[in-house]
Amino acid sequence: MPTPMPHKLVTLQRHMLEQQSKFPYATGEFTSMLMDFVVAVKLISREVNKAGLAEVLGDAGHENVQDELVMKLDEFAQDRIYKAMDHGGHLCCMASEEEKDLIPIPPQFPTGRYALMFDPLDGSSNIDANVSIGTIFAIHRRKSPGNGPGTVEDVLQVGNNLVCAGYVIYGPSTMLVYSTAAGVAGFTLDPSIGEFCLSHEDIRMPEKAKIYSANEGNQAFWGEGDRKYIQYLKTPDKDSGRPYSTRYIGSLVADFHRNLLYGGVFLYPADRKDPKKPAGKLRVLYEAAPLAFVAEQAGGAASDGKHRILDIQPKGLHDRTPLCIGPKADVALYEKFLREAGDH
Ligand code: P6P
Repeated sequence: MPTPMPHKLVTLQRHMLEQQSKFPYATGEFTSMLMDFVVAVKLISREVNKAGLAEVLGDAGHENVQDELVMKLDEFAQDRIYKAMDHGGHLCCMASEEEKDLIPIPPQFPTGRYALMFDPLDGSSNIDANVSIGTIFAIHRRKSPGNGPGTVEDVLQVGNNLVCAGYVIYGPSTMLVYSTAAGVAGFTLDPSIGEFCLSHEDIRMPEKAKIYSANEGNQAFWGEGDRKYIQYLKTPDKDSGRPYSTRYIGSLVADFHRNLLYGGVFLYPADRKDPKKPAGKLRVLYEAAPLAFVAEQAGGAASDGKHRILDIQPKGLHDRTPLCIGPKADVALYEKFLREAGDH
């Protein structure tokens, strides 16, 4: 008995073409670029799903720019995305959480009108425990003049300028969630046909959280407002749906994806745990800004406690920021706790 086909099978490519048809001057270049990226994430999904079996498991024995132990799958993911995107003529440059400096397009290939920022495999420290991990990506139009090689100016733009952002979660199934500023759609990979098929047509962030996600082991290093906010969420009050349930995987894409679908607020505050990271652990370009773009497109919000994440003007490729991301009401309440505590 063949698997019953859904009424309307919409592949990711079909969805992108439908989005493209809404823009009369669209050239199809954007769709072509995203499809190149999708080839890379399909290959990453295949490797992630057999990590326990293949020799890619285990660390590569060296540290990346973040001083984090690089797992072999990190390198594989980095390499797959780079090789999928370096020759299509769509990009003027790339920036990766795994690379210290801007990644130029090889001189033998044409340069294009976009710049790609990505975290090839976020949460990779969880690989050996078979926990869901993810790829996060964001795309800017080039800002630097001319048609030659891009510069850091092309990636160090405010998140408001993003033309596309999203993530891939490698979990029980592989899903790609993305937005081109026309709402948020989710696609589930059907490995039997190698296609991402539309499974979540219009993802909306629930108006109020019932979950909070934070590494409370860091509480001693947080500000007073952070501590009071989390304590408030834990204090029973029927009218305001408290206490919230706590869910924290330690893999940002997995925590964010669950919160996006079920209604949750994620918090990674500035902490004084590591003097080298006074603004917290998460990166503006590769984590906070892309997910803030998706959250806002789904009706949610994202803040550093005082400012919209998408208003942050990054100064360096690896700038970090505190992050509170979730339903608007929950993010606004967090900002209120910090104001009243005089934090930030
Ligand atoms: P902690 C993974 O290393 C990561 O960058 C995110 O995926 C995750 O949300 C965060 O770090 C977890 O950090 O300090 O709670 O282990």
